[in-house]
Amino acid sequence: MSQFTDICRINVKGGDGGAGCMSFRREAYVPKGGPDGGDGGRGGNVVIQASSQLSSLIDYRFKHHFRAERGTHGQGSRRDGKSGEDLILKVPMGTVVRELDPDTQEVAYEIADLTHDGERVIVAPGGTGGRGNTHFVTPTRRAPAFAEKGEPAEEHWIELEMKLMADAALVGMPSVGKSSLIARMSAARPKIADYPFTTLVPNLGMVRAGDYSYVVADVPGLIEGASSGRGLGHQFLRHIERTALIMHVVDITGGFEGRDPIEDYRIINQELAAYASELADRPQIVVANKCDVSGMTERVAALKEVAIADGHEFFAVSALTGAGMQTLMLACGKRVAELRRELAEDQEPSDLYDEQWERRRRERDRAFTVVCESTGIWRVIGRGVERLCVKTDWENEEAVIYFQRALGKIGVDAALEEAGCVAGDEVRIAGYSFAYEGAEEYGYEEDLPIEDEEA
Ligand SMILES: Nc1nc2c(ncn2[C@@H]2O[C@H](COP(=O)(O)OP(=O)(O)OP(=O)(O)O)[C@@H](O)[C@H]2O)c(=O)[nH]1
Ligand SMILES: [Mg+2]
Repeated sequence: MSQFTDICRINVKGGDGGAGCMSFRREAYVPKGGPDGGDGGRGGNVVIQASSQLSSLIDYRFKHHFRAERGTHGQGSRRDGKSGEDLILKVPMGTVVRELDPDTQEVAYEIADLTHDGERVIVAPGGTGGRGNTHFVTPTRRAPAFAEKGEPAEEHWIELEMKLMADAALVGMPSVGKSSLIARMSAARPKIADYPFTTLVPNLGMVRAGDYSYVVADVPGLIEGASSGRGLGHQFLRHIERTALIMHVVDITGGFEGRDPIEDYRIINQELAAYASELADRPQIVVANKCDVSGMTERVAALKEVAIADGHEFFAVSALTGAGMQTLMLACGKRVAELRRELAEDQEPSDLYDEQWERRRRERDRAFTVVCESTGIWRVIGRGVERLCVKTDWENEEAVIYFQRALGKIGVDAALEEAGCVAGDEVRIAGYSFAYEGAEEYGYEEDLPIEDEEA
């Protein structure tokens, strides 16, 4: 049985941001020049990118930790640090990326479903670089003797799951001969038997015909009502959704129940349409199987007429004798090649996921909450606030004052007061703790630069 899914978990961490530099211009005969400390470079991101060159997640079976490069530190003379290189992890097309909850290690949410070649998503952003002292000049502070530290990047676990990605799916009622067909077309050797629902999980087969090669999936049989959950096929309709071409297989003999092939054909198409309206428009070719059985000529002609009227190509074959198979395999190959070209044309690998992720990240960054840990002890939780905190150089008094003002400016002081915090209480942020001195201690300077690096 071919492998149907492939799942693994990896730990990813962006590069740490480089530190900003505190430096003053030095010139001959000038005692102390203006500030000229460059910014630290941004840490590299860890990016997951779909590639048509890969067919499994085997690369991630044994290596689980991936770190992007750190940004270098800023230097004097306004020399900014270099950004770290992104670390690009290639995965097969059809890989779903999920973020895991850091506490429970359960799936928290789906980050992306990378179905097209080149599609990518940042799964671990690099830390932002610290700003050099040139950024902290104000009318009253012309020689800022501090700079920001780089932001350390966070690490977390993500799950990668490779989903079935076939070019074509063999779809039809049970026992119409789907598994027999894939066995004829490829090296796949699924179980074949004369009872329905022989196939319980999809089988994949690589088909080679002429210059074409493509992947066909043999999906468990569908029955009337499959779209609303009857039978086994429902969960696999989802996978049919991912294939470009539907090979609709009809048992021309009507099987032991003596069904009407045209009726079968219509039921399956109704189920596809009921499951997802796009499936009704999905390119389809109709395959009449078991044409080796005698007395089928009229039935074949009748089904052919219906299929053609629906705008589908039609093939009469026998998986048993191999009759008509080569023609079918070549026609499918041609069709798949055309569809791949079309898909490549109208679906540029998008930055959509990056944008979504970035937006989510910024929203998360801006928000913070104040919680009372115990009497007189308050904790401020929020990425932006925590980032501001870890980037502060606590050895440097000016940097600390800057930090306190920044907290006031983004509304932390107001939120603390509203929660009931009074001067003398303890305020905790990330791994630090401070004595709250009250909001009105500082007159806010309007030109205070707050987190402008992502603008
Ligand atoms: N005469 C004849 N019998 C066939 C042909 N193709 C398949 N069969 C028979 O039809 C029965 C069902 O074949 P399968 O390939 O298991 O059918 P399936 O569509 O995969 O069935 P499920 O997996 O149960 O949905 C088996 O007994 C096959 O030997 C054919 O071209 N001619
Ligand atoms: Mg089967």
